[in-house]
Amino acid sequence: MFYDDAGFRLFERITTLPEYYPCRTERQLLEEHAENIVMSACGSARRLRIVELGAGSACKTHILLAAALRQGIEVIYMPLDVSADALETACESIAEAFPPVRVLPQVVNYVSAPPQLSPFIGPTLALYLGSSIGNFKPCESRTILRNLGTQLKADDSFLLGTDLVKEESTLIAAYDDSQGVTAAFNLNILMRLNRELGSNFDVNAFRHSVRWNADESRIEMHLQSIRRQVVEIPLAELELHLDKDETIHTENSYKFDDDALRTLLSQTSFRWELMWKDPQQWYALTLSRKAAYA
Ligand code: AVJ
Repeated sequence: MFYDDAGFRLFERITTLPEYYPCRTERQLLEEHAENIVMSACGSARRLRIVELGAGSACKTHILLAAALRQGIEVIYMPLDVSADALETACESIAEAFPPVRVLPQVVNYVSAPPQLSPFIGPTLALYLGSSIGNFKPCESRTILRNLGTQLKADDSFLLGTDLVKEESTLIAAYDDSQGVTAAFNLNILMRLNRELGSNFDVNAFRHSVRWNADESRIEMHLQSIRRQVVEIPLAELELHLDKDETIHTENSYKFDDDALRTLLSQTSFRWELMWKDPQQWYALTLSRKAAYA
């Protein structure tokens, strides 16, 4: 629900906010370690298939593709995403920047069904970047990674980007920025519901609210009702009765620590291999290998 055209533009703005550190931190980590990531994934092979879950516009993938081409490695890039529009943009920008890379996009919902990858001779590097995994509940994350694992060969690599647990004020600020861009991103859902489901949400009767849920290790975004109100959502056949201050819980963004990551990977057929963090330890890239036996 977040990513209609307006939501997508707002998210792009979020990624440039001073308070929103995940995106730029991940980019720095990729720039610093791209050579190493590609070498680890490739071993002695001279070709590499890169499969990316939730590729979106794939801007950060350019860093890895460039590193592979510098090493003279032949690259096949398979971006997977639910959004055909995002994939089209990704393919165009890659075709332009890296003519030698063969791009094989796939529109799939990797959450509800395992992606179907054709057999490949040579190593595959799977990517799941942007802390996108943080939007899913632990059981859903496990399903996504297990499904991915079924499509990989033993010793294929998997690079996972995750936001880490840190001081609460830093986390809150990243989701409640001073320019109100994240607030607009959250409230945009109501406009979309009004447009697409014929609801009558008064956008001014809700405020953006962010909480750190320590028990679940997640940031929660809510829309808090400013007053007692009733909202009709005809196409969902819903009538919503909200008390003053009652909230609609719109998003979770899970934050990880080493233990949680090790457990998640080992439960989903991956062997933890290398981890890179920024000096503040705010964000992690974890490289693991598909285990021989799931
Ligand atoms: C795209 C899931 C990584 O959880 O940080 C940013 C989405 N929501 N600000 C995140 C988001 C509010 C973002 N991810």
